[in-house]
Amino acid sequence: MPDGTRLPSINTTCPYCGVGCGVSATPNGDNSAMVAGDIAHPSNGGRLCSKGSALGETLGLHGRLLAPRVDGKRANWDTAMARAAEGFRAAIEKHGPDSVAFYLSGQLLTEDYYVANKLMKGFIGSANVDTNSRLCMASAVAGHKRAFGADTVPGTYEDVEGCDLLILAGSNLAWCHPILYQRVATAKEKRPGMQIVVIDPRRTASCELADQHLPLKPGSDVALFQGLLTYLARHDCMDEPFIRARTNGVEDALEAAAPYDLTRVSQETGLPATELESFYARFAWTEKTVTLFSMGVNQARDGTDKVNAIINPHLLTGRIGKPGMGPFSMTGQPNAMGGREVGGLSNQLACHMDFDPASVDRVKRFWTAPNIAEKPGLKAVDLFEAVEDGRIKAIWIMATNPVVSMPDADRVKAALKACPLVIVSDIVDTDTTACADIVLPATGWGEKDGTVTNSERRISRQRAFLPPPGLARHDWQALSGLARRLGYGKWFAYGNPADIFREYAAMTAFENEGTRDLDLGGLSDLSDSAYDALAPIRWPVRKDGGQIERFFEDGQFFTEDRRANFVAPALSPKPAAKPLPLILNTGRIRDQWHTMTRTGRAARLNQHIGEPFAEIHAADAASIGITDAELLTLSNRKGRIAVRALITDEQQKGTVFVPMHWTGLKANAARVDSLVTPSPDPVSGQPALKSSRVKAAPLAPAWYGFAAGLSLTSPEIAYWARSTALSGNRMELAGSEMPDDWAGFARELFASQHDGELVEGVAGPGTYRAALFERGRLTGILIASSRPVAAARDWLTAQLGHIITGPERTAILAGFPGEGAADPGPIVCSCLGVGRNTLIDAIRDGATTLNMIGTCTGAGTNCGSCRPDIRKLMEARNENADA
Ligand SMILES: Nc1nc2c(c(=O)[nH]1)N[C@H]1C(S)=C(S)[C@@H](COP(=O)(O)OP(=O)(O)OC[C@H]3O[C@@H](n4cnc5c(=O)[nH]c(N)nc54)[C@H](O)[C@@H]3O)O[C@H]1N2
Ligand SMILES: Nc1nc2c(c(=O)[nH]1)N[C@H]1C(S)=C(S)[C@@H](COP(=O)(O)OP(=O)(O)OC[C@H]3O[C@@H](n4cnc5c(=O)[nH]c(N)nc54)[C@H](O)[C@@H]3O)O[C@H]1N2
Ligand code: SF4
Ligand SMILES: [Mo]
Repeated sequence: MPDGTRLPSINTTCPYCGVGCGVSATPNGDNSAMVAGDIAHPSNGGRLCSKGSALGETLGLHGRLLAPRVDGKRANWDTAMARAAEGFRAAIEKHGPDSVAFYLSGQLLTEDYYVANKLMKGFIGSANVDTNSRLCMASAVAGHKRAFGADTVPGTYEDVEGCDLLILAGSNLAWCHPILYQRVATAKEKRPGMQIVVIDPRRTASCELADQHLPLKPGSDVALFQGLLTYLARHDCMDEPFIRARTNGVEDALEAAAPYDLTRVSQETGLPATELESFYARFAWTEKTVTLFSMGVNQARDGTDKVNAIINPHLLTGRIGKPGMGPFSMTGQPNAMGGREVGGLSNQLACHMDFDPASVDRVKRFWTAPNIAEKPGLKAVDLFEAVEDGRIKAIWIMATNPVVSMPDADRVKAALKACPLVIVSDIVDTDTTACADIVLPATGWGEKDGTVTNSERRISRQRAFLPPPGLARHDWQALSGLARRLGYGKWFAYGNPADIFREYAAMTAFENEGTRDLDLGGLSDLSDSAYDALAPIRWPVRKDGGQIERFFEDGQFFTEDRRANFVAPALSPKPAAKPLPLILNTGRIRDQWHTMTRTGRAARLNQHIGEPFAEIHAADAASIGITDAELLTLSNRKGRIAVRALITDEQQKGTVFVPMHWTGLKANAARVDSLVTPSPDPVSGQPALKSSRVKAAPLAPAWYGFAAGLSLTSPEIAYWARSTALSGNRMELAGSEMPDDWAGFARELFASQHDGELVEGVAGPGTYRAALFERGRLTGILIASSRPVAAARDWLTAQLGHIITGPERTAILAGFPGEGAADPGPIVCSCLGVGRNTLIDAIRDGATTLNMIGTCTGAGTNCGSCRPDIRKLMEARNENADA
């Protein structure tokens, strides 16, 4: 606002991870806002992690989709929707309802999701609605259903922080769910007796708090937990009365687990028997145990079996449905849980109902649906195969970027390019909108209104505090528009999200009577204003006011006989014959969210890690002949990527780890999913995303480069990766041959109008340095060398836009600040912008604890997720001092 006053703040929910933190946003009156943690929200009590704190920096109109586009040309909504409806109608008439599909996302709000599911499954008459949650939660869902008869997450965050033993299985909680991790850290600080065990082939930041890290061989979790079951049985840890009264199938499960003695488990997991025994004993003798699991478990060929192998020991010991105990599936996306509730997966109907005849009939009557789907639809991997082979003629993709995030991503891209009608709803242009016939501009976080459900079943409101930009519309409005054009207007005549929520809540209670876990009957009559004011609330919320903290406290499950099932895992699938040498593990980094369409806009989030990389063990690096910071390629018959080598002993030999985040817009060859073979789990259909096979080789470029510029084009060279900085952009580059005309190359890179002054540095053999000045201001800098470039990158980038003269120009061309000017170094603490060098100085000056570092630099005092990195710096300093 011109006079500096702010609008009142509005409480909403963070749009990133499944922790579901409350955010208080204060609009500045110009499409931007200040954000802070919502102190009253039970998930975070006012704290935000680095991504949450940077939300304000992701707002703004720059790069936003502001109008629909048809065949690459700007259009109005009428034209775009008429074309979309025509395509859908023609396909349905000619080829039947299964020739169309929706591919959705756990980042939609419950209301958007509900409308999409209702339209496809009740009115179009197909169940071809699947979602990126297939890549994320499907095995947890399937495991829950096999064990409990419903997709129920029994416990709460209080259980996670209140347990005495917390097992993190295939979860890097410190980076992926930072605020819950901080809650755990605080709990452990208060009760140092609380033990934490991390089960992950890599040594991750989450190991910082761990009493034990089990770096098992990738994919060997089932063996590990089968061994645990056998150990518990042999050590009299069974809760006999519970097993007898409340479960089925214990004999079969124990029989299947019996061969897993320490020797066999040790062989399969690669863990020493003493480590196994120590883990098993912790579990055996700690009543209050929570096993929290995430993608290292779900994203596997045997993901569903892993989930049940985790649940079995909890059933055997009766440690479920009690405070501080139970299996706990951590959801990834802000509304992964909500999507499962409304039926976002193609093999379920809606509101935790399946395709059994009674449920089909019930859903049909509730919706008065003319064309109810009676059988499951295609799951993500099969769905895109059907797009590829032409069975699907029209697909609408909403709030997800499958050209980057689906396995076999190049095939997905080609399939979409060949598909007759592709509609994509997004907030910005992506690798996927590039394949669309129709692009629809959606409202994003801060502009849309509705609800999300977090990992502990807590429903929170996302509230709008900014107007929709340009012609952007809410996703539920766009979907209702299609419904109207297909002739179903009267069933989709919603005036606002509250209308949709009430209908959805009523549906969860419809003919429920305690048979389904999901029951929001108590919220089905909310007035518009009560919906607007809705405080975070955990389901179930029954009409009779019945509300329970955690499920299964009464020993009642949702199977027919109300008993839980032990499920004996199938025998582990055999590895493929003659595989390539390296196992490709993939996942996340602390400061980026998926395909970077939002976090990639926040300069300070790009400072943590600005470039795609592969973590690789020193022995593997040596065997292919690369050293740290060189570039390597990873390839298999699906594709090839080029990324920076990060040599580390935290990675097991024979494995590499590559983040999933980099897209075709951010780097020329780093979409890791182009290398990933889907291999779906046979029960859940969830693809294995952490175990493809690849081989590595040096890229061995003729030159490496670093560039920073107010604008940078995408050069045709062997490698580039760009990121947004506070002022301008930065880029890492490499080429397979030296350009003949370096000056020409530099000008093209900087998109320089020829009036700019290109100042070249003194070049040694194999090096080139140039800076571009426009009216005295630095607008571009390029440093190239036959070796990986050493330069103070953050400092150089920060000089962009400044008038630079005399000796300062020499420093710029040298790549390092001149005497007297401090280079803070690469940023470690994103929240407060504290660099590595600043931290090293503080440590050298005598800061010996995290708290002291926090007091003198501020680092680590906000979200705390950089604390493991700071600790490493302190350790390194100590080691050097000892040596
Ligand atoms: N910063 C950040 N946070 C996020 C996200 C993000 O993009 N960025 N995304 C959100 C989403 S949607 C999700 S699903 C969650 C994911 O959260 P996490 O599941 O915690 O994250 P990942 O990095 O995918 O994988 C977790 C770990 O699984 C390990 N792993 C690989 N193979 C195996 C195995 O065979 N066994 C075991 N036990 N472990 C294995 C990997 O080494 C990795 O450290 O994060 C959410 N939070
Ligand atoms: N190799 C490998 N691949 C993986 C994974 C892995 O661990 N390894 N993880 C998998 C998992 S768990 C997940 S969850 C997926 C995530 O993968 P994606 O869902 O593809 O990733 P996002 O970047 O979150 O995509 C969300 C898109 O929605 C847009 N968007 C944001 N808000 C809105 C909105 O309100 N409306 C609309 N219409 N659009 C919006 C964003 O700009 C963005 O383009 O990736 C999966 N892929
Ligand atoms: S932990 Fe961070 S990303 Fe997750 S909801 Fe909270 S603030 Fe958002
Ligand atoms: Mo996810």
